[in-house]
Order: sequence, then C-alpha cells, then structure tokens
Amino acid sequence: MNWMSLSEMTENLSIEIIGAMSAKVLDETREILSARKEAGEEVEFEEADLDRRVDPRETYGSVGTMLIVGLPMPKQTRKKTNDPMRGSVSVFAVGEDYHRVMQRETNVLMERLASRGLKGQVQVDTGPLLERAFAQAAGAGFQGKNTTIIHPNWGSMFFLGLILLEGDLALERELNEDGCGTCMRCQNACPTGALDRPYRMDVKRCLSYWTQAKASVPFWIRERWGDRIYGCDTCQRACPWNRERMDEETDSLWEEANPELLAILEMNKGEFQSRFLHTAAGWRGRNILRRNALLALARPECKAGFERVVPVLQDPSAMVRSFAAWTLIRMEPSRGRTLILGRLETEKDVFVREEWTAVLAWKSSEKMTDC
Ligand code: B12
Ligand code: SF4
Ligand code: SF4
Repeated sequence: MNWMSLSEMTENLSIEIIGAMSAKVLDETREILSARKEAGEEVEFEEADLDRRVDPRETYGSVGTMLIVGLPMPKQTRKKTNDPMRGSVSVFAVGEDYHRVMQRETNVLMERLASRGLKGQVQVDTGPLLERAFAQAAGAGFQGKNTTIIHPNWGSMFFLGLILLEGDLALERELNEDGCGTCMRCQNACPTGALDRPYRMDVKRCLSYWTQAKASVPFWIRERWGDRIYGCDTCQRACPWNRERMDEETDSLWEEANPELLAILEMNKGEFQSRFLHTAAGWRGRNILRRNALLALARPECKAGFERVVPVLQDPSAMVRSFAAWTLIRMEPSRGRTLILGRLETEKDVFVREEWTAVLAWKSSEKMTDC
C-alpha cells in the first residue's frame, strides 16, 4: 500500500493520517527521558518505564509500521470576555472528550485497514508511548519551542493518536523542518517561565500541569494562575502557526470555554457530571475543578464574589477548604485576613490549619522559585 491509498482511508472521518514510519526504538529520546528522570523532572502523569515510552514492541508486541493520526481541535472564537467572574477552559478540554472521538474514529479506520488485511492496535494519550516524539520521527509535524507538534494546516491545535500495525509497509515520510526559526513568542508569553529553554518544558512550572495536579499548589504559581479552570493555551495562542484556528467568529462552545467561576465553585455532583464528565476536563474529579475556580477567583477584581466564597471555609473537602483562605485574602486582603484569623480557632483539620497559617504569613513574591 502506498501513502496515497493510505491517506484516502480516512475519507468522511474527522481524523487524518499525518505520518508513517517503520517501527523503531527512539534511542535519542530515551537518553533525554533518562536525563529528565535523573534530574527529577518527571511528573505523575508520565509512564515510569522508559523502555515502554520509546519502544513500540515493549507494550504492543509485533509492530512493523506506525501510523500517526491527527484530530483537529474544535475551531472556536476565543475572544475573551471582560467579565472577571468568568474563567477559561482550554480548547483541548471543551466539547466531547477527544479520547472518545478518537476511539470512535480510529475504530472505523481499523475496520477499513482490516478489510485490506492489516491488523493493529491503537494508542491515544493514555498509553505509554511518547506520542509527540513518534509524531516528529514520522514526519507528522515539527516540534515547536513550546514542545507541541505543529502541523502545516492545524498549527498545534490537534490531538495525536498512534496506530501500531503488524508488518512493515516500508512507508516513510519526509521529516518536517523546524518552523520556529528566531521566533520566541511562546517563550515570552509563558507566565511561569516553563519554556525558558527552547524545545523543553519544565513541567513543574507549567500551569496546565498544575490545573490537573492534586498536590498543593506553590504560592508563586497561584499568583500567576489568572482565570484558568482547566489547561493552559497561552503558549499556543501566542504561536503564529495557530493564528487561523483562533480567529473564528462563531463559537457554539463559548459558554463551556468561559464558565462562570462561582457556578463551578458551587456545582454539586449532578451538575459536575452533566457539565464535565463527557469532556476531557472531568478526569481529575469535581473538587479539583472547584479548587481551580478558587484559584481563578483569587483576584481583587473578583471581590464581588467574596460572600459566596465564605461558606467554602466549611466545605466537607479539606483540600477545597484549605484553598478558600487564599482566595478571600487575595480578593480583599484586610477583610480576608481578619476572617481567616477568627476561623483558625475553630478549624480542627491540621492540614487546613497549616495551609491557612502559611497563607496568612505569605508575602507577594515576584520571584519564581523551584517547585
Ligand atoms: C503528561 C502529558 C502532559 C503533561 C506534561 C507534558 C510534558 N511536556 O511533559 C502536562 C499536563 C503538563 C501536559 C500539558 C499539555 N498537553 Co499533554 N500530554 C501528556 C502525555 C500524556 C505524555 C507526555 C510526556 O510524557 N511528556 C514527557 C516529555 C519528555 O515529552 P515531550 O515534551 O514531548 O519531550 C520532547 C521534547 O520536549 C524534547 N525534550 C524534552 N526534554 C529535552 C531535553 C533536551 C536536552 C532536549 C534537547 C530536548 C528535550 O524531546 C522530547 C522527545 O521528543 C501526552 C500523550 C502521550 N502519551 O504522549 C499528552 C500530549 C503531549 N499533550 C497534549 C496536549 C494537547 C497538551 C496541552 C496543549 C493541553 C493544554 N492546552 O493545557 C498542554 C501542552 C503544553 C505544552 N506547551 O506542551 C497533546 C499534544 C498535541 C500536540 N499537537 O502536540 C498530547 C500528545 C495528547 C494527545 N494525544 O493529543 N501534557
Ligand atoms: S501551557 Fe501555559 S504554563 Fe505551560 S508552558 Fe505553555 S504557557 Fe507556559
Ligand atoms: S510561538 Fe514561535 S517559537 Fe513558539 S512554537 Fe510557535 S513558531 Fe515556534
């Protein structure tokens, strides 16, 4: 089968086959991963076994050919509202969860491939293989300085999936050249310095990571949180390759992408399920999104919400309760401090007491420290 007949197999689907290569181990990438591991730069969402991340046969057995599929993210207006009481959900997490869309579409593709006698398996996001590294190796795009894979038609606004076929079809695509040149827009736009070194990301400085992490969020990260509810698009919005995908006039997903912060904070389990469970923003659970709403509300311009945050000091979740002090003090420093000092006397949970005490002692720092 040649490249032409292969790419026709996604007719009438939203996915496209954007790269292909004979299966191989990515030795250079393994070295990079090993150096990151030694430097303690890994995070909990990453596969710990390095061989499984760079060797397709470690997990998927007999693999001869790797196809890279791309699914474009929804095109939408990202014209921000001036309303400070609304937050932002990243483009990748609005609409139907991409894992589901990709699964549905790749199932159809797999059936079509099977009708030509080809057998294989699919990986989308949650598998061990490093999708961006294979996408680059297979010529599906180039890796930008913000570390995303950039495709000539979609910029970086697309999801990746891998199809691991038995048998070597000897399909190779030309490697895409680096398309960044002297540009540094993403690096300059990143609010936390996570892209200080081009083509590398310091994950523990990345706000997208912190919107998903369950650990306590460092104060200097909280200060740079902005209005984020889930994910971060800043280094992608800054990228000239994404200009077209960001300029649409209509947006059916606007409400979902710009939710009212207090509504997220106050949502019950049923509301969480109907609002988020079908999206990619739901997997960390309701309280992580409520915590993120607290961090997004922690700005003086949100002080109209002060009275509605006060009851959260008695929330059943100690984690959520612990963050409410930060929000109230950032909204209205003097009123917030007096309130928290009073509540400290009756708060029983040691973890919450420690968090509130640290917030009371906190002084604004411009310095970005290690996490
Ligand atoms: C864990 C994870 C995250 C983590 C950590 C990401 C990271 N950099 O490590 C967090 C939560 C932060 C995250 C954020 C995002 N993610 Co994510 N994430 C993943 C996941 C599950 C694994 C990635 C991983 O293990 N990374 C580890 C590092 C080592 O990989 P890497 O950054 O690609 O590293 C390469 C280069 O940076 C470079 N490099 C790294 N260190 C060094 C050091 C030296 C010396 C050198 C020379 C080079 C170098 O070489 C590496 C190999 O090519 C993948 C899916 C998958 N299974 O692969 C999705 C994935 C990468 N994420 C994706 C998306 C969409 C995002 C977000 C855009 C979501 C958002 N809007 O918030 C952001 C991206 C922000 C950004 N600028 O990259 C897409 C990327 C699509 C694309 N077009 O590129 C993927 C592929 C999911 C998918 N199936 O579509 N993600
Ligand atoms: S996703 Fe946000 S915080 Fe992370 S590297 Fe990009 S701009 Fe920086
Ligand atoms: S903003 Fe510029 S440097 Fe960053 S990924 Fe895009 S083209 Fe490359």
